[in-house]
Amino acid sequence: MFSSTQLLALTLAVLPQLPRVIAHGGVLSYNIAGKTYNGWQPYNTPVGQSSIQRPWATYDPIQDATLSTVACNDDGTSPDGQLTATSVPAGSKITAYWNQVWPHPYGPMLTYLAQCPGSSCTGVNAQSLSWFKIDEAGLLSGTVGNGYWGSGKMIDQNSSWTSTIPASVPSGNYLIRFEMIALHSLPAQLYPECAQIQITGGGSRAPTSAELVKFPGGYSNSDPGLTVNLYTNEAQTETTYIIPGPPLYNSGASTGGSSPGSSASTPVSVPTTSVATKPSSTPASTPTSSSGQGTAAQWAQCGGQGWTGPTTCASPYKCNVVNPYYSQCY
Ligand SMILES: *[C@@H]1O[C@H](CO)[C@@H](O)[C@H](O)[C@H]1NC(C)=O
Ligand SMILES: [Cu+2]
Repeated sequence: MFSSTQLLALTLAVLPQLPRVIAHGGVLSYNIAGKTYNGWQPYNTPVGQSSIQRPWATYDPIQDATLSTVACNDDGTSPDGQLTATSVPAGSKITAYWNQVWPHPYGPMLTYLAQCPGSSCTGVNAQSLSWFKIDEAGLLSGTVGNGYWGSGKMIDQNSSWTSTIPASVPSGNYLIRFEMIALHSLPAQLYPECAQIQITGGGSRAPTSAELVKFPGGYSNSDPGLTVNLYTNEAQTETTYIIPGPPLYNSGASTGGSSPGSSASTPVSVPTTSVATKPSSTPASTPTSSSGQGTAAQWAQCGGQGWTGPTTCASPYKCNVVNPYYSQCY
């Protein structure tokens, strides 16, 4: 039997082994064409790790879309133990599993492929590749300020996202990049991870140049889809959200304006009402103490299941429950 003091001591002794910031995370495993693959373990030593996933170092989000780490949440290199999921038929489904329960229900889900030169992606830096988007889900229903998003659906799907490799994609070696973008605070939070797959039985429809982007390069920090402020009055009625990045592979969307009469499926005009300016008091001065002391700045987290940081907000902001896993100051 333990006294409550002993229990507390026990609990505290166990805590340091947990990832420090449990409000964040990333892709931890995959199911590819019915087969399960474990991912890289960012909080274990890199030595001896072997997985199809490219290494990544932290659960923390990327909050600058131009950082060199934006391709695969790391420096883009492959380690000694790099594996590849081989013989993945074009047309098959790939599911990425995030840590459960994923805490951020506001923002898009995006999936990209990038073909590697040569006979393997191992040794190829992710920053050198050209990416095309094979799947996206933005604001699915409701308003920007209070809607159902791709990421909300991801949470509802056991904190996982399934994309289909288009049957028309040429066979070859690819990185697949699953990305979740969280918009509950600004700057937007990017959570991308990559894995190596070999696609077989593919088609002959290579991505067009208009469909290809580099990472960094595919996004800018002023993209409407990365700067939208969910907490403005306008956002409570705005129903258009523009997903960042290039047009979807094979979607027929043209960025060159070559077909005058076409109704491209990507929105052409930016609804200015949904483009929020960054709050001038961004969380730069957040006392990010993990002891529950101090106050959280505007847009910073102030509560939620597992949260151990500050639970009061800097004046005049209030702590609002966003969901059971996330409360925020605004
Ligand atoms: C839910 O996700 C976990 C991985 O996070 C997986 O092990 C489990 O099989 C999934 N459950 C279902 C019903 O798919
Ligand atoms: Cu988070």
